[in-house]
Parts: sequence; structure tokens; C-alpha cells
Amino acid sequence: MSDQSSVNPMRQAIEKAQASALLAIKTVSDLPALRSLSADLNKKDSPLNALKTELGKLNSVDDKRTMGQLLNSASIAVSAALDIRTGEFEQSEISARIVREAMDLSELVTNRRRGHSHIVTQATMRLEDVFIGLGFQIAEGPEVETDFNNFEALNMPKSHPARSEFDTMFLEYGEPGSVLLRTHTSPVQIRVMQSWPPPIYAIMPGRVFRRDTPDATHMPVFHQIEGLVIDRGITFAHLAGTIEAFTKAFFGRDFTSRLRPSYFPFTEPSAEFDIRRQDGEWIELGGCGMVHPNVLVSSSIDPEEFSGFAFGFGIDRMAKERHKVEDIREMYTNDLRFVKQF
Ligand code: FA5
Repeated sequence: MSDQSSVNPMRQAIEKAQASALLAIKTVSDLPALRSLSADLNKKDSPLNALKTELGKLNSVDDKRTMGQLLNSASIAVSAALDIRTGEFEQSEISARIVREAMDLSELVTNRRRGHSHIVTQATMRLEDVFIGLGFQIAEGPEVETDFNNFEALNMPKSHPARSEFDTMFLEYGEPGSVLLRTHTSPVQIRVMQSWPPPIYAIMPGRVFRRDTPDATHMPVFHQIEGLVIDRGITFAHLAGTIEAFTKAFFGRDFTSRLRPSYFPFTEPSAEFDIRRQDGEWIELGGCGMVHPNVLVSSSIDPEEFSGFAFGFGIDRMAKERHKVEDIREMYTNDLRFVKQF
């Protein structure tokens, strides 16, 4: 039989112990304090745990069960409250850390100017776009070249007088005079013809080197873009048409081009190619011509079956023209006031 005289005080003691544990959990100020409170509440002699030992003193089995259940649910409520409060402290610690460690990147974004490509790089990329649009592929070759690719295979044997027009910088490497800094992009023609079977429609941009004294239109290091077409039935008309299509696509509809007879050992016939500006003035851009049969033979292409044309012009001079830069040297002084304009 239930003994209310011992059950009632025990019920009150359980409710009091639960209420005081919950209040302590609610009012604790930080995580370390909560952890030590949690340790206290789990001790054997904590008010709730101490009451568990009191259970044995009850006489009725029913009372033991009822009080046991009450004690159990009080323990569950206390440990749930501990978990919730721990979660709250951890969350607010994370939020505080986010605020504490946040970096203000807005200054970086608003106060730093983004850089941009140099005008010669811009011109090269535009040239590539225009020629890709005309169906050409891009090829590249090394800046350090052999005498064979730079001269000999281009129909300029050792004694050829045209070699003196290229003031060449040789490297002290291998046989004297056999390795050099390429003086033009034409040796890439040889590399392309030796590695791709025709038909070939390729452009080859790159840096070239000559012992030229810097002046308003010359630099010792400058850039060229080479073009090469090898196919069956290619004529001079294809060359002129390509140059004209390129001129209009790159400079604009009101520009036009003309070819003047000239001489290059690697093309026959050869021409100098000029463009006419809006003000009517003609500007020389580069050289071109039909690929010389000797050049085809040195690259193992049969001149009876294939013919082709090639052209090569100075990218720096084109950029100078397009942006109306007075002196080509200005493009390489790295003066930000100049660079930022383009
Ligand atoms: C050549 O270099 C030939 N390889 C071009 C060629 C290719 C002809 C294929 C036929 C077939 P040239 O030496 O003229 O040619 O140079 C070509 C262009 O490079 C010149 O018209 C000029 O625009 C540019 N150039 C030459 N020297 C300099 C320099 N020192 N500084 C800046 N640009 C230069």
C-alpha cells in the first residue's frame, strides 16, 4: 500500500532538486561554468542522485516505481537542459569567432586597380582572333633558334648577302655561329612545315631579336606575327585577298592595303605590304610573298604539288599605329601613366 507520508516529501524533494538544477543551468554565465555545473550535477551526492539512494527506503513497491520514474524523468530533463545550454554556448562562441576573425576585404576590392594586358599583348590577342576567324591555326616556336631554321632553310646559305640585313645576336653554344636569338618569326614556318602535313593555314606570333639601335620605330627586342598558307593551287591573288581581309578586320572598314614589289630570299615573288590610314598616309607593316620552292624542298614539301604564301609583320609597329603612339620606346619604359591609357 502506498505510504503518502513518505511519498509526498520525496516528490517535493525531487521537484525541488530538478527546479534548482534547471535554474542553475539557465543562469550559468559561460561554457566552463556550465561544464563544472554539469560535473557537480552528475556527482553521486548531487541532490537528484542522492534521492536515488532514498528510493530503497520506501516500503511500497508501487511507490518505489512511481518515485523511480519521477527521478528518472527529472534526470532526463536536467541532462536535456545541459545539452541545450551547451549547444547555445558553442553556437554563440562560433558567432563571436566569426565576428572576431572577420577580415574586411572591401578595401582590397575598392582601392586596388585591376591591371590589364600590355598594348602589344592586346594587339597579339586581337590579331590571333582575326586570323582564327579567317580559318588559321596558331603555332609557336622557340626564341633560341638554329642558324639552319633562321637562315639556311629559308634560302639564305652562309654566304648570302641578305643575312647582313638581320643584325644577329649569336649565342656561345655549340659550333660558333650555329645557335642564335631568332631575328624574325620566319623560322617557325620551317618548324610548322616539318611537322604538319599540308594543307597548312597557320599564324605564328612571337618575340624576335636584332642588334638594332632603339629609335622611334625600332627596338632590339620586338614582336612579329608570321603567316603561312600551304595548299594546292595557292596563288598571289590569295595572298593579296588575305592581307586585305585582315587589314579591314583588324584596323576597320575604311583602311585598305597595297603590295609593293620587294625582295626576301625565302619568297618569290616578294612584296612589302602597306596599309592606308584614314588620313591617306601609307604605313609599312611587313613583308610577304609566295613561298620560295627551295624553302618548300628544305621542309620536304613537293613544290610541284603544293604552293603557298607567307607574310610577317611587326606587332609593336601595328600597336603603335592603332593607338597613335609617337615613339615605340614609350611602350617599353613601363611608365604607369603611359600604360594605364590603353
Ligand atoms: C622580316 O622579318 C621577314 N621575315 C618578313 C617576311 C615574312 C617576309 C614572310 C616574307 C614572308 P623585315 O625585316 O622587313 O622582314 O621585318 C618585318 C617587320 O618587322 C617590319 O616591317 C617592321 O614592321 C618590323 N620590324 C623590323 N625591325 C624592327 C625593329 N627593330 N623594331 C620594331 N619593329 C621592327
